[in-house]
Amino acid sequence: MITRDSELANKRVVIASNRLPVSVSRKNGRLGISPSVGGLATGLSSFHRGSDGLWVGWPGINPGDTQNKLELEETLKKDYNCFPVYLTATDLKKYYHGFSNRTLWPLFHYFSTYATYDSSEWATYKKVNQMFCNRLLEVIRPGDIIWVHDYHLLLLPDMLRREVPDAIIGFFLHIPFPSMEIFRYLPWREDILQGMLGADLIGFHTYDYTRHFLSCVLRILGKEQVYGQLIVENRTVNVDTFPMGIDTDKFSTAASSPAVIKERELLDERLKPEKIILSVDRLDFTKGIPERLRAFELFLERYPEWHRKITYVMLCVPSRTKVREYQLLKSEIDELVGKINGRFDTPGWLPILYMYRSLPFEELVSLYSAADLALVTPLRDGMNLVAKEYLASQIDNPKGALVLSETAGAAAELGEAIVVNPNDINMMAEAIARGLSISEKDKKKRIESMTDRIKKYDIFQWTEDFLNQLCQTRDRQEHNRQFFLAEKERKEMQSDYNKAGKRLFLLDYDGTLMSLAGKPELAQPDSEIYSILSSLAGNPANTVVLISGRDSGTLTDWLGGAGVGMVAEHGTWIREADGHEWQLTNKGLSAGWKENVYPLLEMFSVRTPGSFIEEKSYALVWHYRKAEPELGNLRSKELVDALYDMLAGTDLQVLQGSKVVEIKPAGVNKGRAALHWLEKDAAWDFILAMGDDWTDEDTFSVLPDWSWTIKVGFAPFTGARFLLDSPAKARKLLKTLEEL
Ligand code: ADQ
Repeated sequence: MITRDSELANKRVVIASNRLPVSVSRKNGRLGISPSVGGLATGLSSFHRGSDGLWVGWPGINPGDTQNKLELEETLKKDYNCFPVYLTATDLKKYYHGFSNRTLWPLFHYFSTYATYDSSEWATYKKVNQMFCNRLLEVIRPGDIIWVHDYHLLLLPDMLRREVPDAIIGFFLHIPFPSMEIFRYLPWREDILQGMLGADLIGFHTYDYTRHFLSCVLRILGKEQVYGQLIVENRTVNVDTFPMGIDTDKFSTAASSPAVIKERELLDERLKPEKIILSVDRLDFTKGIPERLRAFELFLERYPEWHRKITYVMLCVPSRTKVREYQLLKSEIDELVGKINGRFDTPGWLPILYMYRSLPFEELVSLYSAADLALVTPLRDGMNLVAKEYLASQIDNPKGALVLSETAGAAAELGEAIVVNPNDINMMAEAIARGLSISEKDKKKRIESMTDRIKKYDIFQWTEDFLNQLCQTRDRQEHNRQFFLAEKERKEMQSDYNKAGKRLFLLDYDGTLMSLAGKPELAQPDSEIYSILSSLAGNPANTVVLISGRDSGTLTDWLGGAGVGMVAEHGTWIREADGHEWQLTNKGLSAGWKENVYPLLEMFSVRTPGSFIEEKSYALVWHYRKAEPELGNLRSKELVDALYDMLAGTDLQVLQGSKVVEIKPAGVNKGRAALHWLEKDAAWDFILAMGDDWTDEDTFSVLPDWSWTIKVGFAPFTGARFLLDSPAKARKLLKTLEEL
């Protein structure tokens, strides 16, 4: 049993991300190492430093000659626990600048018009993911936790899974996961989803991204989730939300350190007596920098009383400087800053202080703690750690207000900020004015409640939470694995079978012996099913009963000659193996109710393209397997709701099966029908029941404990003793029993 709190607490965590937390650069022929900038690196570095784990990623350079390379690798390993993956210029061009940043980044941030789709870049993306996989295989030990990060490595979890089926793999996406409407543009959408599903646990910053991912998995791969769990080749994959935190102590401690206090004094002196408005971003089109500048210009236009009393410090860290869109954006920003400063400046006052560089940590914190107002207004942002870093740096007498974009993941947690639509220039200009004039008391209250929250769920809590859940997912997998019918149990079953003198088979048909088809009439038995059933039934020691929800006519047509007993309409009708007559299990049934219920089902069929009604003698069924999955699921819930209201006080029941809603008389079910055979003969010494649906649970529930009960397909909750993952395996099992 795996639980991180115990044994796993001692396991190594091996992080894989595009960039290492340190960047290597060459200066005057010598290699220098400095911390990497960016949300992922700054966030996770704190965790990595405090653990004995490893980190695999690109160091930002190709060291060239062997001597340099060896030295670099030694230093990275010894001082930073880092293991480099080297990328060639072509790899960088196609995998990093290309597929990662020209396809996935814009698309996942809803800038679909910026996204390009180039198959050679996709090929390199796959190749580089494989290189990461190979590098990991060199450094991991059995039992390590492998934690893959971000959109550069979406294929890596599955690649690793194929090499090390038993590996413990987590995946976290730092950027938004877009809605299906956007994600579907991607020509390689199946591969990307499959790649991610190689992980045991997949994490996102917000509930919306989690929901979008699950919806894409359903609509593109047809996989249904239950409470965020998916089944992928006999494994449970867990999908959940983990809003990333920061190292709050690091920022609050730094904010009160002598170095930062000195920096702040210098800053105050330089900008006094003005109020400071601050923004800190990587220079990226998702960060909404031009929109923010326009809003600031409008604010200056509308509120001349603030002229000379404020300075907007705009800090941009250079990013992806080789990509053309970023170069164009840089020019646009330069021009806008020039224009606004030119329009409003007066001797001794410059409205915007624009810094295009990365700042050392102390200087950054001094800016955060000196600012009266922070503008965090990205057009889209997975989370945005700057907002949290700013809050964590507000110590002593918190004085800062925060304007935050509703499309940043952080907005889900920081509701006390002044929340804006980053495309609404007017709204943002007003928010700046409001942020500057908000009362001290109000500001303090807001800041404190947000700070409390980010302290509680800081980066350490975040990593612990993710890793704990990863371990729990593995626990659950192990638990489920016990239920899959293994060779050992199969042999036991065979021996029971061989010894038994009177055997009873209770078998569901659709989804159990036959894969589910889009339309019920397409699931006709093939010759294999027919021969399995008739051979089993041909053995005089065996009684084989098909227990189905289908109508008696279809069952007679399809399998009437196989020598098997049959149950139709989930237990309404039964037919003995040696008879031809169908009998009602309950003579008092009536069908008069159908004409009242039919119109409701008809209304739902019209509103749900692809769905249809099936009429049985004592039941009505609404099928939605062919409907668009999410709409079908939604409508089925609405229908069930409406039916509960309509049928309250009647003796009818509503039954939800696999993509069907069935209305039938209460008290009729497969379990009752199974009892007919069970009670017929007390001498059964072998019973095998198989089913895939909720309706089969009634069968399982009436059988003696020692019976072989098997659920076909995954179910988080079942009364069956064992699981088999497909109708093909169910058939194979029956064939082996009778040595067919
Ligand atoms: P980023 O897009 O990099 O991260 P963000 O979360 O804001 O965005 O992190 C930026 C980091 O860079 C911060 O830690 C900040 O301190 C630092 N930084 C920015 N400008 C700087 C400067 N001039 N000098 C020094 N440091 C600077 C991605 C996603 C985000 C997500 C993070 C983490 O795009 O949405 O929040 O990963 O998951």
